[in-house]
Amino acid sequence: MGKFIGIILVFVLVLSVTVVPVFAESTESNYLYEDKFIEYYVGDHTAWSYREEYYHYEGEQIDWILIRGTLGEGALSKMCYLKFDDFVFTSPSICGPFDMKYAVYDVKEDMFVDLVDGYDELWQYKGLIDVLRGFERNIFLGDADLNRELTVLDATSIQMDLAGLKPLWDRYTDQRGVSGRFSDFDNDGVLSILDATGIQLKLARLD
Ligand SMILES: [Ca+2]
Ligand SMILES: [Ca+2]
Repeated sequence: MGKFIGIILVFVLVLSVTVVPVFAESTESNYLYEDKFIEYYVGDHTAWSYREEYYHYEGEQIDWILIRGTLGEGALSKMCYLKFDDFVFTSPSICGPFDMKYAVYDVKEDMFVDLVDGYDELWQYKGLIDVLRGFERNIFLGDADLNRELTVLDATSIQMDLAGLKPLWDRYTDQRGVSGRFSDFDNDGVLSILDATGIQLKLARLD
């Protein structure tokens, strides 16, 4: 019996020794277009990262992918902004190749479109703005206290600022040089009582 168990143990040991390295040696990428990123951007860089975040399909075919790619090691990063109609896309930048880490890979054209440099072309990628809007780090216009939630406190903060009681620290300049205030709920370029009432109306509708 002991000999039998011994044989089984040896068999299990041999199996584990022979099976494990197969996984360890597998270096195949889980991503569809990582080789393109390497070809176009990585070059001599020793440190880089690449991730495919969202696949958009046109029929059966993928027509664009939102990707996140970085180059360089230990690069300083700072929070960067990119303004859209009702939200500000917020992401740390790092030393390239993209301004805010993210880009669209256009499958048909075989090219990466930087969100900042290619800003005017982003609307041709159906659904992309909605995907970007869904990022948790974003700041929605009207979020005067920058807590990533639209509440009645945002309306109150705006009223306090307008009354000169408590100034808001909500100004930003985005990566394209567009300046604004996060509290500008109606996106008309100025902070006014309409921003506060707009927030209150929206909250009332949601109730
Ligand atoms: Ca808020
Ligand atoms: Ca306004």
